[in-house]
Amino acid sequence: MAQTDIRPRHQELGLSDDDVLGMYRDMLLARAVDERMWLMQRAGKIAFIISGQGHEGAQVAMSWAMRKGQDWMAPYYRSIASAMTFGMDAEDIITAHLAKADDVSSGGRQMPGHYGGAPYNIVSLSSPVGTQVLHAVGIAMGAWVRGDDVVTMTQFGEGTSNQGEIHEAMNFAGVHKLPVIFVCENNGYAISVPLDQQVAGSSVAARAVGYDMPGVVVDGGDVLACYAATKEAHDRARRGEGPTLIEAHVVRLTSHSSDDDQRRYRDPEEVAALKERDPIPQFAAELRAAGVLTDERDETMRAEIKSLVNEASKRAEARPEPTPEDAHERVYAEPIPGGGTAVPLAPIDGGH
Ligand SMILES: Cc1ncc(C[n+]2csc(CCOP(=O)(O)OP(=O)(O)O)c2C)c(N)n1
Ligand SMILES: [Mg+2]
Repeated sequence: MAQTDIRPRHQELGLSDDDVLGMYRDMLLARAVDERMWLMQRAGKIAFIISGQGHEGAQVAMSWAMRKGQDWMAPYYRSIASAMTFGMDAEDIITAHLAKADDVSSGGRQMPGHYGGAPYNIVSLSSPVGTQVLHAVGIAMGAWVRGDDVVTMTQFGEGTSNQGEIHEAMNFAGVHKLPVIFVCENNGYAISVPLDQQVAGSSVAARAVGYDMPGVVVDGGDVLACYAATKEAHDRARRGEGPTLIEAHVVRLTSHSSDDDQRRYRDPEEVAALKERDPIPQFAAELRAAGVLTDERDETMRAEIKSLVNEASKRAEARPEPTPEDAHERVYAEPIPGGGTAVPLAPIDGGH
């Protein structure tokens, strides 16, 4: 039989076998941590969980195209897999959800799902949806002013794409050709509101033309397509050609959060069909077909991850709780006299 010179897709993209196995492992790990935290929430250990299940393929692939320790990320509450690909480990994530005193994200001050940490170049996120997109543009502007070789990525949902901040941020980035990658993870719902009720015309990427940047649509279940789109956006940003908007079509496999029940607004058939678009089995099948992943390797990886998550959650649970005295730390520049009574602001003369 004639020898074929068709190389697997990942090699065409410059990714090694180790790279794609590493991506697959990051996806499995993020899923395992996410699932563990649902259990901990249901057991009353974690107050609230907002899941990234179904988004892992897009998130790992896109973050893989960024340079760890050099580039920056302004995430949103579903960014667990991205945050982990950027360097946060299972224990960091679980510790944050348990609001422990030494949580790297915020010392237990933020809500669960609010990832961040200076050591990882991940900006602490704000709860009002969309504000992180302005932060990303600010970071990109700062890097450009300083002449630093830094690209910033930010992520948000399609419902959030309708917030005023998104227009301001994208317009500013388009005018100044800033090195930023806008990632819209379109999972078809904003809590219970379906896409056709939130996005006029149903395309977020189509809006890019108004901001003088490319608008790229990718299947969030196609890990390598997500990587390729982000790599291209990253190269473009580094060449000084400005921002890119990527819209990744993903699935939200869980309810919006642990306070929601999607059975109240999604048909059972729709929910059952989501599993076919789960990025994990899709990527596993592709890696098997490329001869990179074997059943044995898959099983070993999954077993390692299971024990890693068991250990990480045990260690996270054993960490110290914050004390009431800690509450003012990192909030005010100086300790408050008397240990906690806030000093009222002086009245403003001639106020209106
Ligand atoms: C400014 C603001 N309005 C409303 C909310 C409440 N809220 C939290 S998540 C969410 C839905 C966002 O949907 P989408 O952007 O599609 O992201 P998804 O949750 O689907 O990933 C809303 C309305 C908020 N946090 N901030
Ligand atoms: Mg959504």
